Amino acid sequence: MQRRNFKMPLFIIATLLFGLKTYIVYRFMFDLSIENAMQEFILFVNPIASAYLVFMISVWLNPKRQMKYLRWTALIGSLVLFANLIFYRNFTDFITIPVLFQGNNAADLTGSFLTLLHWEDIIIFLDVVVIWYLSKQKFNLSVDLPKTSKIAATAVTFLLLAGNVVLAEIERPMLFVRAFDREYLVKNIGVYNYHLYDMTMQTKTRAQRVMADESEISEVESYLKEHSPDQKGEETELFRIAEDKNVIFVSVESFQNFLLDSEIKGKETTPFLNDLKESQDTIWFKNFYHQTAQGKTSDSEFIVENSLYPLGRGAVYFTHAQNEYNALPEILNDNGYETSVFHANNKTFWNRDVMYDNLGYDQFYGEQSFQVTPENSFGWGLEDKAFFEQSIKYLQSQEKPFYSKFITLTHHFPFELPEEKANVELYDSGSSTLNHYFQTARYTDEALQQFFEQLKQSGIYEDSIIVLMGDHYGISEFHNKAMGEFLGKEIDSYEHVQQQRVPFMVHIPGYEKGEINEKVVGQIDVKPTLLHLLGIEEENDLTFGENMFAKQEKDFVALRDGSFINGDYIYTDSVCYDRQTGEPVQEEQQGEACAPIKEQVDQELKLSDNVIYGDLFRFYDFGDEESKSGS
Ligand code: GP9
Ligand code: MN
Repeated sequence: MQRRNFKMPLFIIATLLFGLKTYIVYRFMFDLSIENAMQEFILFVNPIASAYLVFMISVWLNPKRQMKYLRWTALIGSLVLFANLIFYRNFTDFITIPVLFQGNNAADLTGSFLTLLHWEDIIIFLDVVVIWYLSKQKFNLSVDLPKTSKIAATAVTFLLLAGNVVLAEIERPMLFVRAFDREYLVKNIGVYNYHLYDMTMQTKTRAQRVMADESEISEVESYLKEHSPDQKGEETELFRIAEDKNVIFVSVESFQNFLLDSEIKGKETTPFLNDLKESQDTIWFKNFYHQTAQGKTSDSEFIVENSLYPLGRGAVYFTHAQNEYNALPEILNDNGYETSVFHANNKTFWNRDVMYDNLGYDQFYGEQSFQVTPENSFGWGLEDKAFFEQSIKYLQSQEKPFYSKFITLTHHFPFELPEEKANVELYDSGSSTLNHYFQTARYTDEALQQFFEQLKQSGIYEDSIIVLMGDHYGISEFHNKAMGEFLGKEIDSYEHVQQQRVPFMVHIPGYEKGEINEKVVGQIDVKPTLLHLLGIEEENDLTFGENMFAKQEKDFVALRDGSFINGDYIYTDSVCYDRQTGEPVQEEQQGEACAPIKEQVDQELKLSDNVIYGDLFRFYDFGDEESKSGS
């Protein structure tokens, strides 16, 4: 008897239908990569939890309004999903608010809208039809719950949400802070919650931008004038050495200096790089520091392209991809270079597709430009050897001179390599990460060697300079004990800073005056250095870094956490160390030695942050073409 009278409330029916539909769309209509059972589970649970969250709100409304709310919510939700699907088919990406309002994207979409439609898209609206129909008065599927039940229903929402967030956090630690890929976000929290997150981020960024005013850029300008050694236009022996040559810039994943000249069971880890750094055609900066923070590879790219510091929290590539910049690719474009990036990963990772456009890159060869097969991929994807090999044909098609950035992938945490591809043995310590680190490094070393050979064979080598740079550390502090064993010394704070040195080599075929340069430099100095080598003078540029070849030195390299390194000292964790000995400076000299520079470091980081938060470059005139030689 009771059973016959039972009617499932519409908000529950809607939750099930809409949730299931969303799951089907995620799973079969988007092309999301599902790597393990946990991801699959989250992908299934999340749409149902999200649907419940939205539809449950109806229980607080009166019966008539409940029905209206459910109908319209189902329709609007489906439209949002549909819009994302169409956008995804065109851009392999999800909608972000700023991108939505970018004219060219919208135009791109309207032009190709019909070709982006598939017949099965009808699935997206099937549940809406059912919900709409069932919401009619005659079915009477509204509920009138007592207050306690309403509260209980709402509480379930928070439980579901919290459960989802916890699962997502387990699956991708720091997902929200780092926000490294929209696809990961959507996979873990769903497209609706992702839009909420995107809106919050957008509002925050907007507010900071609105508050900023023009006078702030003058402050940055006068600081830089006052503190940078006057070296603009200084003509060193290397000025213009690479004029009109192609620039091949290789960002080498997770490569730290300690790999160079290291051996595992009597075998060199990096035989190719060991030779390269000593070559007559190479200038190797052995005291070059990475300066990245949470944005990892994308931070290193950002620093190199702009000679600005990354942010302390989040990745600028995500948070401020719409800002005005005076980036390296843009300057090179103005000087007749074709500019491109090669990286065999999702284009959306680190928001690269959006940011590269803004920075002025002409081409981005992402995962889809490469043939990725089970034989040539593992870990993070396409292996470096295949990556370089498949890139040559694209490189040959670039108009000369070109600037091409390559970002390697194989030597990435957790540094896994199929056994048959390993040419050094595993290290033996308590850290499995460190144990594996050498094998993938050796692999990438071989890939680089092969790349150099292919560049020679294809005739590109002679007309190019090749710059190699480690993007950031690969072995974090968690492995200090194992690292200490490997290096035969304790990793204290001083040594930890020293381990942030990464390879930086400028290889100029035919140069013959190669050297090992011991100057203390960092990623922030790359942009002015490259421009110097190419003979491009940017009179009005605002850079926090300096040309590494200049005779007059800037006083320090600042790390994002406020530590710094200069010729004499290393300051970190509130202690001032003697750079040569690694001993803390005598108590009474501490203040004198590090304090004035520390003050400048803090000021500089803050000014760079202001530029980013306030989008201050929009107020500044970089002088355009006239100031650039060669145009
Ligand atoms: C991803 C690759 C690695 O595309 O650049 O990023 P990371 O985790 O090193 O920042
Ligand atoms: Mn990286």
